[in-house]
Amino acid sequence: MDYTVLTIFPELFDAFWAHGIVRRALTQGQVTAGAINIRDYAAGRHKVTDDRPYGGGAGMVMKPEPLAAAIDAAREKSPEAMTVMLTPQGRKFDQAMAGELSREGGLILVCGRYEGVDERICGDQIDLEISIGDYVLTGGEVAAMAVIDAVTRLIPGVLGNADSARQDSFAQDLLEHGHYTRPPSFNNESVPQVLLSGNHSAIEQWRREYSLVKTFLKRPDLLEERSLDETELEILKKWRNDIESIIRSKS
Ligand code: 4FV
Repeated sequence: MDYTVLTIFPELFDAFWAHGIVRRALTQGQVTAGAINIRDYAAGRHKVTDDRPYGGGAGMVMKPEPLAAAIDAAREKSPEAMTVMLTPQGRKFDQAMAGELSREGGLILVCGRYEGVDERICGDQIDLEISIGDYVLTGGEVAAMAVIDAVTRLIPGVLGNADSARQDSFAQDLLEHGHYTRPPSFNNESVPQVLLSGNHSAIEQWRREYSLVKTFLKRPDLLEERSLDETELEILKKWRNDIESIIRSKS
């Protein structure tokens, strides 16, 4: 996977490339990455990349020419890459999309600044518009980092144990079960006994139950969109029965 980010602040990515899973993927060679400074493609002595909006209004707009030239240069460097614009008007980024993008050969990530980029850029030069959420950032860089981070950990071999990606939150469109580590007691709260039992099928069952019930309690919307297999239906039925017996005993 090759990442090329187009930005007027390439230095923002220096620390990002140099830490954690992204750094490991770079050093292990599963990923190559670089930033292109859009300002290097701006004309004139002042290398201006923004201008006032036609029709008036607050703020500035990113000029089309430097951005178009930077995109052409990036595409020359990575012809097979998919060109992505980070924008609030894009398709909502989620784990499924991260999985799809992790199978691409390369991504060119276009980071806008100011009020946005000239609309004429969004035509044939952009393959996909992505939004990381319904709020307005001051720049696309943070969104690009979120996409690169979520995609990189799904690239085969990047995460030490392939399992961990499979057990992800949202990998089964469920929230992840609770995680516990030493010490065995913290704030007078002990670790669930089953996790100390060494009984792996019981641990697996506990984790599935925890994940399902946590999703029901915190993100019921995820259950609405998702089918439930036999085991999961049994888990919810057991919970329903337990709740009904409490209600019966209390009423
Ligand atoms: C954004 C988002 C986002 C809009 C104007 C950058 C800003 C500025 N990108 N998901 N939400 N971008 O707010 O991806 O150019």
